Amino acid sequence: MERTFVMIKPDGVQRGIVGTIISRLEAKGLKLVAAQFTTLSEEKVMEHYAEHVEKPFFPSLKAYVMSGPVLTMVWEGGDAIAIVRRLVGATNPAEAAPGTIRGDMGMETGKNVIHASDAPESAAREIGIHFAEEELVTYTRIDESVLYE
Ligand code: YYY
Ligand code: MG
Repeated sequence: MERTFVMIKPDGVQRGIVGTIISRLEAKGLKLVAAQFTTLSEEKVMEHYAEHVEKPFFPSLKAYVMSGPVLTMVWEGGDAIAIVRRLVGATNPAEAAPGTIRGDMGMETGKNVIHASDAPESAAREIGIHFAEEELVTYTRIDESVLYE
C-alpha cells in the first residue's frame, strides 16, 4: 500500500467542489487516512513547494495557495501515488484530459484546483510537512477484500 498527499487548493474550496473531488477518490477505491481543513502558513508553502521557490511563477503560486482555506489529506491504496496523479490530470487544466479532476473542473494553471504528490519521495516528504505520524489513521475499508486481487 502507498500513501499520497493531496490538497484541495483555495479555488476548489471557494467553488464548493470539495465533496465532488473527495467522492471521486473514494469511488476509485482509495482510502482517506488523514484530513485537515486549514490555511497554509508562509513557512509551510515554502517547504511544500521547495522545488519551485526560485521559479518566476512562485510569488503568484504562493499568494494563490495562501488566499484561503485548503483541505489537506492523505489517501492510501495500491499504487496510490500514480493513480491519484492520473485522476488529477495535467498541470494545466486547459490541457488536462476530460475525465480528470483538472480537466473537468478547472480552466488555468494558476487556478488548478488540486495538488497531488508526484513520486514516493515527494509523497513521504509532503505528508511529513502537513501531518504528524499519529494523525494518520489506520482502519480497514469494508470493500478492501473485493477491490484487490
Ligand atoms: O505537480 P503539479 O501541481 O501538476 O505541477 P508543478 O509543475 O509541480 O507546479 C506546481 C504548481 O505551480 C502547479 O500546480 C501550478 C503552479 N504553476 C504555475 O502557476 N505556473 C507554471 N508555469 C507552473 C506551475
Ligand atoms: Mg508538482
